[in-house]
This record gives sequence, structure tokens and C-alpha cells, in this order.
Amino acid sequence: MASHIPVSLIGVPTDIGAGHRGARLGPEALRIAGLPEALAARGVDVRDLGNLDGPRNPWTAPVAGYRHLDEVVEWNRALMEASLAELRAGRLPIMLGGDHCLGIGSITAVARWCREQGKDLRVLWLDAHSDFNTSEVTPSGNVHGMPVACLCGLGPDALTRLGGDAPALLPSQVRQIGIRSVDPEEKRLIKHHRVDVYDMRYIDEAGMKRTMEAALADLGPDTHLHVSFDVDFLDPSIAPGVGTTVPGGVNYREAQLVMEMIADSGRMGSLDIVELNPLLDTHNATAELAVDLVESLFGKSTLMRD
Ligand code: B3U
Ligand code: MN
Ligand code: MN
Repeated sequence: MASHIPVSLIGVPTDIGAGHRGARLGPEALRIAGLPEALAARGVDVRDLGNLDGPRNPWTAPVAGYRHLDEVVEWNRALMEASLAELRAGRLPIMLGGDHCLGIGSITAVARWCREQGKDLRVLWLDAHSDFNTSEVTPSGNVHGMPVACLCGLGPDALTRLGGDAPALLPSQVRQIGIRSVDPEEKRLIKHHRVDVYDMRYIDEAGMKRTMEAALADLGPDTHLHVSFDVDFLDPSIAPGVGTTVPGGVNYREAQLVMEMIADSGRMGSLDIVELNPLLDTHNATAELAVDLVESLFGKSTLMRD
């Protein structure tokens, strides 16, 4: 069995950045689906740190292009501190979301740690959406549609400077896979900043194997790979438990291959699992699928490694 660095589970029970409530229940659904036990069965030393605390969701309208900005900042500050502590302790943090605004705190922590360690950071963003909106162009004001832009320095100071003066990421460090819903002005920003997007058309034409080979090209021995897994990356027919389903997503076999190829890279050092909304799920099936995929991320395969 492959050996792994120890893992810490950090529950982030919030839907503060989302357009539907319910993602706050995601951490429990992932636990009930057996995530800690599945990792332990892979030989992983896993510690569940429980859930972070943060402000409740006031469920109010956007102000100046942001919904719940103060609360989003507070959750992300808490997450950044918690995740950075695990990274510094030599552990691989897995964020149990929670909506995708938590990618800001999670990846800011990873960027800080990589800077401390002199490591290169690469972010794989598995999602139906590019999450590259700003307050000027967002159609909703929901911050879960903005984390990649914030991480690249486009956003309010309170979020773009969470980890210090420099933005956490350059757009060239990001690879987005599974994209099929981008707002018109967001598309302009994505092109302007040259984010590397492997959309569903690319995947249909090239196949998932070649897509992942391209997305994982040039990983060095000092590369830290952060995987930000938005469950709406998956096709809604297999993953109904998300707030913003988009048809035409990644199917079961493609998703398994993505996870297996990430595992084979041997470079994953942190992971977000986000946007799972148990209120919209059927009998926790989406959570169970997420656990199944995480097992592949940690090296489970039919013949090669067991
Ligand atoms: N792009 C839209 C929808 C969206 C983005 N991310 C999610 N939904 N989950 C927006 O509101 O920014
Ligand atoms: Mn997302
Ligand atoms: Mn999404």
C-alpha cells in the first residue's frame, strides 16, 4: 500500500458565499458517508479536527456587489489559520466544505506555506464554474463565484490580502478542469488573465487522459499540488447534491481517472471538497461518491496498488 503523509480533516460548515443554504451541512454528510474510515482503510493516519466556528449566515442581499462580505472574511481568516497550522505540522489538510468561498482561506494558507518552504504551488480547480467573478461583474454577489479572482488579487483587500501584501496566486499557477458555465464578463477576465481552462469541449475533443496530462505537465519535485474539488464538477446525473448543477459534466469514469492521475503524480499536498449540499442530495449519494473519489485520490485502484 502506498504511504501517505498524515491527513487532518477540517470541517468548514458554511454556506455564507452561496446562493442556496445547505452546504453548511456538507462536513457531517462527508463524515457520515465514511470519509475518515475510508482514508484510514487506505493506511492514512487521519485526524478529524472537527468543525471550525464562524458567523451564521444572515441571508441578506448583496451590498456593493458582495453578499455577506464581513462574514466571508471571518470564516476565511479562521480557515487560513487552521490550515496553515496543519501544513506547518507536516500534515495534509482536507477542507470539508462548505461553499467554495472557502477556497480563498484554504489556498492563501497553502500559498503562504509554499513561500515559507520555497515550494512551487500549482492549483487544480475541478469545477463547472470558473469562479473568477468580481464585485463589478458578478451576476449574484455570491462570493463562491469569486475565489479564483480574489486569490489572483482581484477583489476586496480584506480577501486579497488575507495572507499578506502579495496576491496568493498568479493566474499561471491555476489549471481549471470541467468548466461549462462562465458569465460573459467573467469570460473576458479569464481570457485577459490567461487562466488555463480545460473546458468540457476540450475534454470531449482530447479525452480526459490527455486533458490531465496537459494539466499536470511540468510538475517538479518541489511542486505542491492543491486540489480544489467543487462537487458540481461532476455531472448532475451522478451528483445531484449541489446548489448550482450544470448539465454536461464529468462522468463517473472520467472523474475516477482524474483522481487516479492526480494520485499517480504523487504531488497532492492539500484538498478542498466543496459545495456538497445534503438538502439537495438523494440519500447522501453525492457524499458517498465524493468519498469514493477521494479514495482514488489516495491511491485506490483495481489492480496496480492494492
Ligand atoms: N457564476 C455564477 C454562478 C456560480 C459560480 N459558482 C457557483 N455558481 N457555484 C455566480 O454567481 O458567480
Ligand atoms: Mn466553485
Ligand atoms: Mn461550481
